[in-house]
Amino acid sequence: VSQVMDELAEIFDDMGFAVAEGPEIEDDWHNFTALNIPETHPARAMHDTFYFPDDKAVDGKKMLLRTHTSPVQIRVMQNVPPPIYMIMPGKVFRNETTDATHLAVFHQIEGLVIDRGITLADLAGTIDSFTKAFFGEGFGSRLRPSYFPFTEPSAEFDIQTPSGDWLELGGCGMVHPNVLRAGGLDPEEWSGFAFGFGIDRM
Ligand code: 2U9
Repeated sequence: VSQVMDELAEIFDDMGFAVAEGPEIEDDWHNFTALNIPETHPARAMHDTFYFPDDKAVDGKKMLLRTHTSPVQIRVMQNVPPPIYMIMPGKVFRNETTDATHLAVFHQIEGLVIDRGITLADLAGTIDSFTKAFFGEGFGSRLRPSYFPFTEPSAEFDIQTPSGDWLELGGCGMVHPNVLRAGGLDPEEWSGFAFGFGIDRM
């Protein structure tokens, strides 16, 4: 895992992205609320998320093991003035029974770009450049419409092998205006994209 992370960090470094890290123990505001994930969303349920007992709450915020590295991006938006070109690699935790396609502890890498005038074309070009740099010049990529609460529009991104097969790699989209506001940014001034994928099975 750490070897793949190093290789990913080097590729994104070449594309102008710095690395940001954050806590594995998070509060529910940074992990869910700031990401436009409603109180009633199934991902918040105890059968999906590892929560600490209520007596471990900090300033009234429930504590949990982060379910994605996205809370790091909220912390970056709050603390780093844009433009932001960063990746967030790290360990994440899901309350799942382990099987061939699920791990309770796995690694993700997410990327965040915030700048003036960023569009979906910048996202598609970044995904395609990454695909060719990591998998090889003979690989291609595509975006397929999808839904995430924190991005609008949202897409899955697939890579195409030289023999023509398509494989889903991760998700992405334009950062939702509510999420920009949660990070302290004015959506009229700044726009951006984000993407994420798991790496343990790569
Ligand atoms: C902020 C705004 C937007 C990051 C994104 C995905 C889509 C996604 C999964 C792929 C497989 C996680 O490892 S996995 O389970 N990720 O599909 N991630 S958009 O979007 C963000 C993140 C942070 C502030």
